[in-house]
Amino acid sequence: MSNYETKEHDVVVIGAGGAGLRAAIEAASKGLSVGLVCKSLLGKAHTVMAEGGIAAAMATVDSRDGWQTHFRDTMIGGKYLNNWRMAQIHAMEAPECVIELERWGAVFDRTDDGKILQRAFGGHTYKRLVHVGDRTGLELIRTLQDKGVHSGIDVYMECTISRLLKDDDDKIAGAFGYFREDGRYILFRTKAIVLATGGVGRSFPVTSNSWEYTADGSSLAYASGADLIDMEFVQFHPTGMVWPPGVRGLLVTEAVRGEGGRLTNKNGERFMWKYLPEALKDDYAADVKEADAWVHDTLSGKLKTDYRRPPELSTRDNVARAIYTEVTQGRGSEHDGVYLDISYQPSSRVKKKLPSMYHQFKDLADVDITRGPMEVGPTMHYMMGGIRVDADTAETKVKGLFAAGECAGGMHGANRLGGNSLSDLIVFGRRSGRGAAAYASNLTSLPKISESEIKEAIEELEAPLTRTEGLNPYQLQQRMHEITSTCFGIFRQEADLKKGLDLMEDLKEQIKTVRCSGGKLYNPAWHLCRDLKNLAIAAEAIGRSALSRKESRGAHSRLDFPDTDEDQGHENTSIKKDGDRMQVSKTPLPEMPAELKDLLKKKEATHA
Ligand code: FUM
Repeated sequence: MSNYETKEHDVVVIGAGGAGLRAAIEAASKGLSVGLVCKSLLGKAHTVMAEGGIAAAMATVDSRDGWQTHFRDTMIGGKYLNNWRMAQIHAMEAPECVIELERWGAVFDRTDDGKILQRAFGGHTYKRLVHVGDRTGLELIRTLQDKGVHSGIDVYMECTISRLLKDDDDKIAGAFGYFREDGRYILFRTKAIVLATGGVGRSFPVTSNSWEYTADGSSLAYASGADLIDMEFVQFHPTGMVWPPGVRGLLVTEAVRGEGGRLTNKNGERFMWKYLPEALKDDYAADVKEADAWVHDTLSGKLKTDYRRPPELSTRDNVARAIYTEVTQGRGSEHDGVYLDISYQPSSRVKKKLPSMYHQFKDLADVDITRGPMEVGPTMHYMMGGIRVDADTAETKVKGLFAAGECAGGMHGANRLGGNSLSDLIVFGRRSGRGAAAYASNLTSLPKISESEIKEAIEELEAPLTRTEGLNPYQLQQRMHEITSTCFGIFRQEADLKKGLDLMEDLKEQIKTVRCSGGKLYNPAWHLCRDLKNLAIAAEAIGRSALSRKESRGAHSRLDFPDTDEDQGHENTSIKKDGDRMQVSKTPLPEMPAELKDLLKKKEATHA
């Protein structure tokens, strides 16, 4: 008798955040049998960390908005490296996906006349973020979870997938994994897999990501032969908590700035004005008087505004660099952050608009944000790079393998705008579910899986428990964190990147012999042994991609190449597995149709 159980589904979705849930709902709606695998409990996902809103050009607050402006903002934010077709689909379909959520029970904040309320966020021309206070991701997950459990989906909770399996024709045939509580094994036989595993946050020491985000999707796809793209683009959200140490990195939503929060250094200087990119200066208020007028307009509930945005609403890459620079040049706050203040606003408004932030700071840091400033600093929040997918169907290069949400690349280019993650995952979650369902419906039977591959998967998982020599996984994780934070961080340069990659080579060898004590029952060290392999793939891909991009663009800042190079703006960095080696190459961006180019030109003209 085999020592694993077997489940069969037409489509298996790995990851149960917003993208995974939305994909599973879509595939189930086509009458297929769908299995949804979550590493954690259903409903616990990084999706909830997108607190401030869903970006969708609904034009409920500002009638000037439309998909074209959203597309343009997204491309400008992504420094034109985005897959144009993904950005177009995203901008066009986000509003209908929001309405769909509302039909399924999502409750959004409203304007006085009952329309969906939208708020300002960095890099968005108009007030565009559909929200529920600062708990938007939670509402999105709650709604999809509710819809999902009524869609006949089979949910496998606290289950980690360690390997994807293919048949002799090299197409997806299944996935192998284990239940975290007791290590019992499970084989999924399936026709199609959607990866929706989120990001790679845990490869960095300071991150808004919780323990689940260990690069599973990108690493599983890479190991199966799919390409990764743009892995140099790591988003450091400008505002994470910095104090006390136990909560360092926890997200402080951009909604604080969207509602008028001001950033200052220890000298009380509103430093963001110094850091606005020359070409985009016209988008922002020129001085305190104009910025205050914008805030006054927001506070008074007068929802349309012709005022330009305050400088704090610059894009995340820029604000993160600015804060980092202030701190490293000695103008930071007590605990190596800067100050973010919204306490000048009426306390009742702060508590209404930002209830989670109020409680988060009160409970975790003993700070009352209605009475004084928060201390904040950059935290690794999001991976723009990821698995290369077809824009329309979300299929990867591997037959039967689909990907959506943060683990997929292309949509956000060199930098993601806040709020575009929630819209990304509902738009492309839906598309990937549709794509996987169409593919699975064309197969008449489940592809075959070889027993020897399963045996190999089990041996690999159990090896750390049986070794008598080797390093502890926590030591190895700490080494990786030292490498990523010192060599692959916000600012990069050749010497550091090369050093980091050399150290990664040693680390990869050490990971091959990682060992832990105890058994499979409730053993987090054992889980980490497996996670390290995936994290190392992500860290190496980040380092190699960053070394290959010899320019600064979006979230990728090279001290030795501080300028943006027009020529490198026409190519994605691609990573693929070549035996034991990671191969890096450059692939040209798909050609953008003339009508979309025209949309971008209009914006450029305003900045000429
Ligand atoms: O700041 C935030 O609320 C995060 C939003 C996002 O990552 O999209």
